[in-house]
Amino acid sequence: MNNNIDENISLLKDGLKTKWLAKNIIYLPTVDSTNQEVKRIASTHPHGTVVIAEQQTAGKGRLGRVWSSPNGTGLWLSILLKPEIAPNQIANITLVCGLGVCKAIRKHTGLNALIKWPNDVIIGNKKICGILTETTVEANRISYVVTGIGINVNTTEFDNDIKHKATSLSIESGSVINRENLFKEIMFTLEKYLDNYFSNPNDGIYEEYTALCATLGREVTVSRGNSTFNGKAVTIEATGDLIVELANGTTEIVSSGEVTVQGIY
Ligand code: BT5
Repeated sequence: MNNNIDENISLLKDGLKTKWLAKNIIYLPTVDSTNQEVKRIASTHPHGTVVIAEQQTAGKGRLGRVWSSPNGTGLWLSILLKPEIAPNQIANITLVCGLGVCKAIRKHTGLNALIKWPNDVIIGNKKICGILTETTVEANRISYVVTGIGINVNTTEFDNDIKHKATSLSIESGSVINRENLFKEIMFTLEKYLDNYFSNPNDGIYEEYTALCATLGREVTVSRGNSTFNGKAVTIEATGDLIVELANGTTEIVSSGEVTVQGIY
């Protein structure tokens, strides 16, 4: 992409095979956070709008963490969604988006991308993609959902604090990846998964998700409030929860909190 905003939007749209996703694209050379920008424009823009930036000065992870988003190296984007489903049916959107992005990366690059539950995409034992979903509910109705996706595409070097846990598609493949083409593949794949999910939120993606989930079968450490426990990740429930089996044979349901997978960052 270059300095011409209209040209960049054309590059992102040319050959895009979606029906509704990314038909409206807002391209920004720089922004604090694409998730924040989507929230600012949510009331005046349609379902499927995508905000994409060359760099983020305040990229966000979950729980107030920082997402490193250097200029021109990645895909830093957020999708505005206005689904007609009940607030209690939206929980699994995180898994759905993680699966869609993972599948698109596999198809586009041929790399063995996997999912670290719930929605990091990893290659080997390092992270290439993080997803941050934020839902706004008013009067027991979803006003909108923001799905923020950050992918390290052509990053060659990472800051010291994340070096040990981060990698990029170009480091893993040994070649420079065309970001616009990858963008189009991701939008096309995500649209299929989102269409399915919004038309039938209870129709599981679990077989596909489970097949690509690197967490299952591994020893994990779960942090819950001030305590931690170890166990083995055994299954994912229809609710999206992770079931962890402890050494004494009992199981714990893990729906949130931090899960560290031994052998992965
Ligand atoms: C996430 O949080 O993984 C969600 C990241 C979402 C980023 C996208 S970019 C577009 C949109 N706009 C935003 O402002 N955000 C979204 P979490 O699971 O909390 O992981 C954050 C942790 O990952 C940090 O504390 C670092 O340890 C590590 N990290 C930060 N930047 C990274 C990077 N570029 N690659 C790999 N790991 C990174």
